[in-house]
Amino acid sequence: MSDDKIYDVPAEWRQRAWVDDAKYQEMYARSVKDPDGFWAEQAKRIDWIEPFTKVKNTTYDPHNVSIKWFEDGTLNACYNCIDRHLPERADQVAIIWEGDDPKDSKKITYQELHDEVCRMADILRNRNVEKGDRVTIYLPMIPEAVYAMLACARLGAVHSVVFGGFSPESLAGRIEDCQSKVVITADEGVRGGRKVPLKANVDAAIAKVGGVDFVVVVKHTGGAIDMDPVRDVWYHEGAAVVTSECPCEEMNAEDPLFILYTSGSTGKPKGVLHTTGGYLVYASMTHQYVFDYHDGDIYWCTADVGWVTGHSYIVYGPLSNGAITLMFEGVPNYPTNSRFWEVCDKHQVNILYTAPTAIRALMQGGNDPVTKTSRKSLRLLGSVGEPINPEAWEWYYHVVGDDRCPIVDTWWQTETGGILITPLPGATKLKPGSATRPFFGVQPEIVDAEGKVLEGATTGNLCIADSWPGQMRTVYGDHQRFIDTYFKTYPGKYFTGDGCRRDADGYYWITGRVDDVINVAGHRMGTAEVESALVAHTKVSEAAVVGYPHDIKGQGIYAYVTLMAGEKPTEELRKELVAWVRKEIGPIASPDLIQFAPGLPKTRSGKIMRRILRKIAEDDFGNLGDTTTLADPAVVDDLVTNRQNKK
Ligand code: 6R9
Repeated sequence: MSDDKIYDVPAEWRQRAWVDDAKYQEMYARSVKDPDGFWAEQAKRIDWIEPFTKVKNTTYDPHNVSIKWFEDGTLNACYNCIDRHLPERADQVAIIWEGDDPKDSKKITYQELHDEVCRMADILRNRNVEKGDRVTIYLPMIPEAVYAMLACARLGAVHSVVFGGFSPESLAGRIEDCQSKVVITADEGVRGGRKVPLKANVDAAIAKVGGVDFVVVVKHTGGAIDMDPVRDVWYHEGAAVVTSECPCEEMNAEDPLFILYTSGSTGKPKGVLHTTGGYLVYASMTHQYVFDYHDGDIYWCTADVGWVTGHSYIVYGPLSNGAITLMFEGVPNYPTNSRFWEVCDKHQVNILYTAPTAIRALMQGGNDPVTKTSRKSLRLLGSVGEPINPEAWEWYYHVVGDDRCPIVDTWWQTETGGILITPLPGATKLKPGSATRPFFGVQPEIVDAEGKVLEGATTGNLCIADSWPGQMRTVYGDHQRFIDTYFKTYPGKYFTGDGCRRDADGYYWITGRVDDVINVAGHRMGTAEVESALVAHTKVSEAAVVGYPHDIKGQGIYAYVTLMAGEKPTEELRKELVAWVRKEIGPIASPDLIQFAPGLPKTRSGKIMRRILRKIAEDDFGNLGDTTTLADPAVVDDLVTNRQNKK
């Protein structure tokens, strides 16, 4: 091993885990040598209605990218997450819900989950929602979000969950793109004691795009809202007049399960489409092995169901495995910085899966809020969403985990459906900051700018050589965009958009995005989206947005703004622009710093030179590189002089 800091696999983990190192090596070798045999076996974890005869049928040929797994099999994802467990688990808890207010919590058994999901499905079915229809879900972190997702899966409708922090504008764009005729929402959400006007946002979004036949509204806070007597139905009223039975639709393995919008380096967010069979096999398998899930374990993933982590590791992975999954409505620091650890003690959580941005924020609050809690139930910790810096890793390991719990640093993406690079707790020695080794069936490759595959210890761009069952199948409504985004840069490979280093031990270290996507507090943001929001303001003539290092969020949003002639760069306008972006996209897109720039550095052909803007935002003035191709080199001096200071 190299001289990196290494944490060995504890002996008891080697013994009790599903997979030790020898088993990992053996299974990994088989998974890449004989993918058909390997995945045919793994797919047995799912109940099929009509068994498949074909396993893998995929091509990354950029003229004709086509990805199919288990293509002639049929199944129902909701049946796999609920019904098939009922004979043994009807009275077992499926969901532990912990509210924003520490006084609110409840437990939902598999039987109760079945009944609620059927009621939700019946409400939709009675209003003619059918296989293939798109349903937009805009809910807070309450059990009804899971009911809504699984009700869609039961009927074969395709859900599109939109994070509750997105603005009416963003919601409208997503409703329109997939032509949802139904929206499921709540009166209000609550996070950290603050209300979020979800229903009012839905009303505003529908006023903008139309096309929505009806809205199901969950009564959550009881806050005052407008109800349209024709279009809107209360969930509790609808549920009272239907039964708790609803048949499961037989779906083909390649029928769509859901769409999830995510930011890319260009244009509007893409509707990432996942299908049924491969996704479910992959979510289920990764959940079992990566978190070493055993029957009865209490498992908590702190993500929101509005992100892919919530889809795969709060809902589909755990529930397909008959697990107990904890769902938390609140935030890590409300009412106090001890909240996460109090929730762990209250519900005796064994496995905790969270994001580096939360760990860094809590780390800033010191050790006391952690050490005053017990955390004895914790056995395994997980991290996802962005690279975890070694300092935060060590704190998570020593202070939160009391030197006792392995950390699985899981690298993956909305597009990948499930975890691709990760330690397995009974098999993999850990290095703080490294996502370590590929999961079964995953073949990472590091390529240089020309696409040459680099061997051994090296640094470059991360690609995946061949398909795995959880991979996205297309961009909804735009297959060409799918091909152009992921398979054109390095023909024949899936390009992740991430930079990566592989060390002498074959461990992978993700270094962050190499495209114009920034990762703000674990949320993906396209710089182009923030720019187009800014230039939509009447006083803005031009804008360029880049990321800069931020202590807690990982990256912050730095916006260079050129104003229309005659407009004055005031503090007031700065605030107005921040508020404007929040309104256009949502709070997660708020610029941290805005620099008014009389001009942006451009090439003579008019291209903005982002490389320079990034360096200035990073305070790396000595490294601006070649500026001779600039149309007007003087603009750079002004930018450097007026750089905004970090908060
Ligand atoms: C699951 C999720 C994907 C991007 C990805 C990468 C970053 C996620 C990471 C990580 C380093 C990890 N990322 N996990 N970087 N180490 N363990 O986050 O999906 O929202 O689509 O973001 O997040 O840059 O490309 P998504």
